[in-house]
Amino acid sequence: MELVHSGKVRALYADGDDLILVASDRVSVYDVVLPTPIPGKGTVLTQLSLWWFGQLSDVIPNHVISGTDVPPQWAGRAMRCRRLQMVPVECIARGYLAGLGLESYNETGTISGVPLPPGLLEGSRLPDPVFTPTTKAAAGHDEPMTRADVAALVGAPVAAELERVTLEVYRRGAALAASRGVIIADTKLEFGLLDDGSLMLADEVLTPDSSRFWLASQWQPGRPQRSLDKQFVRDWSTGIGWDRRPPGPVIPSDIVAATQARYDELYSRLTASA
Ligand code: Q0Z
Repeated sequence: MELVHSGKVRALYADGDDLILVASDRVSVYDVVLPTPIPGKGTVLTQLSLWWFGQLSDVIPNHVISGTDVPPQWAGRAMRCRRLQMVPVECIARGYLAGLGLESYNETGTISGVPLPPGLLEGSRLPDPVFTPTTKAAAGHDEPMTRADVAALVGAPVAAELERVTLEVYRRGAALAASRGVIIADTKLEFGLLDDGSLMLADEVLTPDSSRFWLASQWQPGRPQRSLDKQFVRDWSTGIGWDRRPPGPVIPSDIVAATQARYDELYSRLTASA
């Protein structure tokens, strides 16, 4: 199959008119891919995305054709997708203060132009989720976009729909996760257009590579939160004095096992039937 794109931890192949999206077991920490894979990670992320696409299909249609009709060597870690005209905007929804949203709040008291109450802490829940779109930079870092920037790029009707659907996907996902003891602090969504101009949810959805997941029982505003995925790898890599420059360090087997267990716990918690 023809390789169309390869990212740090995933790859995209063309199969006739379809695309095959393959998630590897590689893990990236502080933007560096480490030399040791986390066995099972690609499968967990693919199965979690497929599950969410199904949960959210009444909010918006999605690009999935099949989670099983994929080349056998990628069974479980790949999905067959429709090829869409991708919307060149990273659609982010934030429900809690972390990352760039926290930086923006600390500097201006606002996020994406939305004024927030004073006194919020790192990790605080926002009164309402906020849409914070960014550019998709080919290299380097994504830049914040205003609503007017998004409208200029995709037109006002699609821009309004992107915001509405992004916030609805976040609300629905966060409510479901909350009922299972998991906080979704924020998430990054990607959309594409069909030939008829209709919008579809694409790429991966509500996975730990596209979202911040925190255990509700350990949530404590006022400090950095422990994320429910590669926190062990991050803490360990900082603890051994790695300077965050490539090449990243080889991960010892106990850290690999603890990280695998976190991914498995996240998957079984979220997808457990009520
Ligand atoms: C997704 C990406 C990478 C995995 C393009 N349904 C679609 N139609 C057209 N394009 C895409 C999709 Cl999902 C598309 N990406 C991001 C890059 C591995 C996903 F290298 N890029």
